[in-house]
Amino acid sequence: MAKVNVEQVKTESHGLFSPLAQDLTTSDAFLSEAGKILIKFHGSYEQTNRDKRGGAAKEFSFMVRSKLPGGRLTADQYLAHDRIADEFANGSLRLTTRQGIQFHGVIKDDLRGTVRALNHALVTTFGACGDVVRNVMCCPAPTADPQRLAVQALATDLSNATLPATKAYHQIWIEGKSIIDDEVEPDALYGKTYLPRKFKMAIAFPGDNCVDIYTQDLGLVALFDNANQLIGFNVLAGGGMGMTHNDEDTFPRLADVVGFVEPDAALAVTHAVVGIHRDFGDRNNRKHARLKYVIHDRGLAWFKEELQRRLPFELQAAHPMPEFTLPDHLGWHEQHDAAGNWYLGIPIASGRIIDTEQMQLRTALRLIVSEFNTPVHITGQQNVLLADIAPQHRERIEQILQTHHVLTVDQLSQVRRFALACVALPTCPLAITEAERAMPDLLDTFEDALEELGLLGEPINVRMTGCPNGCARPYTAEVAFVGRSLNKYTIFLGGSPASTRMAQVYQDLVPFSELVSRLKEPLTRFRDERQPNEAFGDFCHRAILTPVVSSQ
Ligand code: SRM
Ligand code: SF4
Repeated sequence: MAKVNVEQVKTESHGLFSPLAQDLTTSDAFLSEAGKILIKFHGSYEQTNRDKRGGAAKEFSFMVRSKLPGGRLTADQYLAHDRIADEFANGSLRLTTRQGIQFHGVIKDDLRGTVRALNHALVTTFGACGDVVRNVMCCPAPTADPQRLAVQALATDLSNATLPATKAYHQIWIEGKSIIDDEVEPDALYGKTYLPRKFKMAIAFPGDNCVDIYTQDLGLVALFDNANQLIGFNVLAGGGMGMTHNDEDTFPRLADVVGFVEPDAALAVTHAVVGIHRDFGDRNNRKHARLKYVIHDRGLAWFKEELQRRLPFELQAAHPMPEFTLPDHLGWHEQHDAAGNWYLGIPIASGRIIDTEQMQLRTALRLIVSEFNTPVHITGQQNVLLADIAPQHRERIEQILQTHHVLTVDQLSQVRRFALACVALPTCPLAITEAERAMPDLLDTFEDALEELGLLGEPINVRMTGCPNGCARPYTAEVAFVGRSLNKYTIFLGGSPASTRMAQVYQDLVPFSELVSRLKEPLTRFRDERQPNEAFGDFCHRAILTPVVSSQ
């Protein structure tokens, strides 16, 4: 089959409308090649069940992704997702590493029903995927501080301000239209060809890197003065994780700090940086099309100059920032509001909300959210924070969790607490190896090894992906396992516990069964040689990966 040119599909799509709208009217279980590209902009991917092998006919279904700026949902919105999981999908909700929710196993005939049900709950899927600005991340920790609430609301404002202007989404999913009858103006932000590739942005609070700010195309770090007033944002640009094995032109990259802007300049700087990606991103090679390559190839000085040229105000020098940590916000926390409310962070293994014989997680969450009307906030670590809990309801909530065998953070080892895994098999077409499904067993073995070495209390941050695209942001982890070839992984070590430094390759092509045993040596050396309070990632960076420079 001839490869479809994505730039041509976008140009000829009549504002992301055709041929997707027409494809949805056919009796086929799948879309045309162009339709498959366009549906991504609408928040969905066509997939096949990769567990079905041999001569079995392909089983087509769709992944549908909700775009939730800052990961925040009202109780009703969460319950709508819960209902959709049964009505249209495979009975599970999958929290993502960008604070979204995915459904898997939606058949083509149910796509409209799914999107409509989400829209009815005032949730969009538009721009959750595709060559546009994706879900805008922000630290989701519930707070009563008006300054911080305003920053969290900014994630929604920026998300709305960067939505494609086309009416196609409404026409296709709500009106059910399949005939083009009006002229489409080129999009003011995106033009006719949208961006050369996806664009990701996040807002962080000082010292809190729960959004992995250095891995974003654009990062805004909110800064406050001594009176706790927002004074503006440090601007970071050019981060990204994706790479391709054996292709040196592709690599993960940390964002550079490029300057500081005042609070009301967030939208202008977003439009300017998105504009640079739109105008200078590589439209001939999608593997080399992210903003990080524009900055790497043209240089940071060029980028700053180009950014300044597009801004109606002076880009100021970046302000000093407090050192980052990576709080996961799990457990009970006071919200410090007038009502004396609390929030509870519940760990969700790889973000999969599902009922099993051992743990009825989905039911427990549904019961709590229905009974107490708790807003649900999703973290970038694939966990949930239940907000606005009155002190007198804490006991009943703990009881519901216990009755349904839901593990709380105090019942998890540190390594399990911080672990992340991408979806991988059986739905991801790009997966080379397992990730989410293999993570529980891997963590069992990891915990045994740590216990043997007396290190079970160490908060080591482990991430696993089924391919080098990096959906669980492995390249900033202290330990990462990245799918390399059939059942084999590359081990990366040496990211910092706060996700502010790049990990490096430690060993390549390691069979799954040996992943933990290959770490015994660095772990033993860590136990014996570490400096006081040194984290495993920092130790590996200093002593395992970096050549020791002799002072003689
Ligand atoms: Fe991702 C592609 C899942 C966060 C980098 N990602 C995919 C696809 C859609 C596979 C595909 O293209 O057909 C995966 C769907 C699997 C499935 O069956 O559900 C997929 N990515 C995910 C999620 C669900 C992983 C998770 O376990 O949570 C995350 C959804 C986030 C969201 O709500 O929007 C997810 N993906 C990320 C991240 C992390 C982040 O954004 O913070 C990254 C690394 C950051 C970055 O973009 O640089 C990431 N995904 C990729 C890439 C590599 C892009 C590149 O620049 O090279 C691909 C491949 C592609 O786009 O061609 C990809
Ligand atoms: Fe799929 Fe690779 Fe992303 Fe995992 S990292 S979800 S295997 S694209």
